[in-house]
Amino acid sequence: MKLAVYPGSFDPVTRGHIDILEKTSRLFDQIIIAVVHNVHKKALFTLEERVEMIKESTSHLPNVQVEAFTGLLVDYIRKKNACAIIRGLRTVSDFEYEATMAFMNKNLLPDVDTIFVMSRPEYIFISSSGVKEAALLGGDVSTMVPPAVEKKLREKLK
Ligand code: COD
Repeated sequence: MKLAVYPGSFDPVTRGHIDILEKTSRLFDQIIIAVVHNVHKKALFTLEERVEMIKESTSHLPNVQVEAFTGLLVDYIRKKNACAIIRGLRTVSDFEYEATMAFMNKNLLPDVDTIFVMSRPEYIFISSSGVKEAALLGGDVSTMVPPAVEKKLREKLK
């Protein structure tokens, strides 16, 4: 069985992330979307809240599972016996960060490769941090995030 892991902070999950999942769920037998605490980013939502929003937003994808984990990504990949790491790419600036991370993970776990999937052009500008800032200042983010996330953002930022 071909199992891939799509790791990220997903604080919160956006339509850009869901698009990557929809594409890759057709390529792999199973995908685990792994919600991780990124030590470089201050989170708005708890890991549990993020997992819940992703579950609601991916209920149309039967081969996608959602889990939270802490620790080193390659240890989690090894434990799950996954064959690939999925990451999304928007612009060239994403590539620099993503390539460094992919080489680091490859060095730590040589058997596993990172698969990059391009964002749809209409989602290239969407980022979790942009969504949070726009929502915080009263902007309409309904075209950028799934309905479950829009609702939760409204509650959180009230
Ligand atoms: N369209 C398409 N793809 C998108 C979009 C969009 N609009 N927005 C974001 N993406 C992609 C990103 O490029 C990324 O591939 C993925 O979606 C998730 O993005 P984020 O921002 O939620 O996730 P990150 O970058 O914060 O995740 C970093 C990790 C948490 C995976 C990393 O820090 C990690 O692996 N941490 C665990 C500890 C570890 O092993 N560290 C060593 C790693 S080298």
